[in-house]
Amino acid sequence: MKQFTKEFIFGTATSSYQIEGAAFEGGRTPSIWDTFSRTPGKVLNGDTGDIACDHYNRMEEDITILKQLGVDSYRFSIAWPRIFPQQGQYNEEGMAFYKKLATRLVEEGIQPAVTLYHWDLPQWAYELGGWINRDVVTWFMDFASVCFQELDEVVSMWTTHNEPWCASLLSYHQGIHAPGHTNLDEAIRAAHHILLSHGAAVHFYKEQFGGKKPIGIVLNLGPTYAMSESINDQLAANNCDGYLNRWFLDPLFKGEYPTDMMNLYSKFIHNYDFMEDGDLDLISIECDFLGVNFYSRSLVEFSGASEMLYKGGYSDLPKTGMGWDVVPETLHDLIYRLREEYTDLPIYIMENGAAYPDVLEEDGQVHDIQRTDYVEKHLHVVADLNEQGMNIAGYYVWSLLDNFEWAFGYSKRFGIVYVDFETQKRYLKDSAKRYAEVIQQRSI
Ligand code: IFM
Repeated sequence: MKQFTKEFIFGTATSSYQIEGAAFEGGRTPSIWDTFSRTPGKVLNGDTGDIACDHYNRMEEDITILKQLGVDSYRFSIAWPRIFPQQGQYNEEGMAFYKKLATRLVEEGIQPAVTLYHWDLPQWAYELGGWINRDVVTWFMDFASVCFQELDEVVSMWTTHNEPWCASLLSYHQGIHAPGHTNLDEAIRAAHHILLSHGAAVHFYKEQFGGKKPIGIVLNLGPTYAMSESINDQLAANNCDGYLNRWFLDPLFKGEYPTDMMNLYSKFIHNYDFMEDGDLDLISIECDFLGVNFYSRSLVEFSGASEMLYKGGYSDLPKTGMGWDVVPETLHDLIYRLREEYTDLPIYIMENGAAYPDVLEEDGQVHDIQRTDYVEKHLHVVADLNEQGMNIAGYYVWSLLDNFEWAFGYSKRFGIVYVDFETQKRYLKDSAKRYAEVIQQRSI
């Protein structure tokens, strides 16, 4: 039996585009995901977030579920195009939705953990160059400052960005996420401007706004292992680590980009003059915590055919419905590495969970044994890490609800609560019931 302290935060997480729906309500204008999901071939089955879980209209019902689970905190993100439907045009109605949500959570004793950016860039900002245009930092600051102004009183913690790797490399280099570009030069510019906007927002919040609540950033991280001891496979693992992890960790915690990756990228990037003097000082500004989204690890081997000189290797370990290996013990390696090489700040696991093809039984039950096991195993590792003094301050299950899983549409169910997308009825899966029990007992 492992114990969690009474200060430890148990939560669940979601994001605006994935659950809200109401794409045309409350003065919202399209984001890049509205455009992308309408582009043939980009999202499975042509699914869109137009309705999603209709959370915008079912907020009360969803808060009731959170109450039932007994979570300490609920993590959600703010849709930028609800707040600024056009450049410079503030929309109070959009803000009212988040004010009500955060206020209601507080009334129910649930701490709102707010993410400013979880990938729904307004389409107007994209048309002005999006994350490739350095001016995006100013637009982001307009958005961030009004959120601080209007919500700080009720928000418990702020995160600037969720998974900048996805918003830059997956979106501008691999083309799998919106806006679907395939250009490394653009991706590295986008990543730089995302990190810069993070630094600018933290600086503003702390220096000019009083910085009363903890603020940080959330990275998707995973340890990287080579398929063999060969020099080539070791190089592959190093490159994968640079591409996924170090490209974000190094500037944030060391104030520099990794030189080996700059050299590797220079084949595709003409110059780095978009990185201006002072940028890295701002990017590496001290935060209050590090958010980590952990799902799996990377196992790679050398590939001369790939730009980054690596490709995924095969393992016969159990996999989630995303095809990701279930490897909870590797969270241990990741956290030890973060502690040794990067930071002493409190770490929050801001997302962890698994998609599986659930079955809704006639009696309304969903016996998601594999997800329950996945969450339990990861909670065990978190408890172990805390026994070893690793200061993991909280754990958020991804996700509260089945929702729009980006390029996979509604085909992948990550929720601990089942959503029937025809009726919008919610059903607590067994994993939700088990999670509620763990929270209640504060032990596993
Ligand atoms: O659904 C996503 C989420 O938006 C960001 N982190 C990973 C999740 C599962 O793929």
